[in-house]
Amino acid sequence: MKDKILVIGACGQVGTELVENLQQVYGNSQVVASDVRTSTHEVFTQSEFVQLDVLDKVQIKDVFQKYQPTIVYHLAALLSATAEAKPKLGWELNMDGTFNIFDACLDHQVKRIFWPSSIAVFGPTTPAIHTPQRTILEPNTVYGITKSAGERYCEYYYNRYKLDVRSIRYPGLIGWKSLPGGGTTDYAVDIFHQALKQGQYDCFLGPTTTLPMMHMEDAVRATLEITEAPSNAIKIRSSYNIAGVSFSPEELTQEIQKHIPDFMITYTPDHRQQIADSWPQSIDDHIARADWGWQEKYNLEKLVVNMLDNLK
Ligand code: AKB
Repeated sequence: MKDKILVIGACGQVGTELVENLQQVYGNSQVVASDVRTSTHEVFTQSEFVQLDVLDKVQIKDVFQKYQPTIVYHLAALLSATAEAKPKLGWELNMDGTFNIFDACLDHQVKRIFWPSSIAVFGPTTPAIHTPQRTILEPNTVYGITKSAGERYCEYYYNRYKLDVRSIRYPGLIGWKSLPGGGTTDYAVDIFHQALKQGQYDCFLGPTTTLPMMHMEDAVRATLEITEAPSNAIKIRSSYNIAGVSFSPEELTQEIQKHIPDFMITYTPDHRQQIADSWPQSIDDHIARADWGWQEKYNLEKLVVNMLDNLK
């Protein structure tokens, strides 16, 4: 029997690109995209699209009954900055939404489920450089708290119910096909749009704020690779560290200026600075590399060329 893939939270930054990749791998008819909102992006005209609120159990049951998915990507979540603005909704959507989907996966004997975690699980007491896989997890944002608790539940559902959940801790994601929304790392996408449009950018993080980042192509590939890996290769059932590239706004600016010499940046740090300051600067991902062969393709130089070429 052919796999049927359900992507939940499909209209977000990762979902949009993931759906496109899944369509290529499995065929358009095998992919169902769903989100609480709709999108006019072309990718959603190629496969079936269904509106789905992860807090509505009746709707979830209907969707699972109708499509009988065998593989589920559950991406619906409020990101760090939005969850700080709406902490109660952040908790409900990120936690209750996850329970609802995990339970539906159990009820409908879903073969595998992917659930994204984030570098936001780390906090100010975590070692910030080369952050290990297993370390202090004391996040101080609602988003980080929900991702950290969610990781524990991934492992719990695997151990207790044998739900085959796979997860990675996404760093900040940078792609040209879709826009981010509500994250602390969003500046690293906005900067390219503004550099090309205005020749200048006012950054909401300070110049030396180094964060772990990744090109979207690498992130989507990691997502597909971990979900496709044989079950016995997945030895961490909470969530894997994965690293791409680490840089600060200042370093990113210097790289962009190699292509747009007149590009100017100013800095007006806002409430997101505090969130960024609580996160690591770089990630140790040797376990993901050993267990399921993770390997990034984009360094800073390649990432900047790729973004500018495509956004032009
Ligand atoms: C955010 O900034 O909230 C996200 C993340 C690192 O998970 N991009």
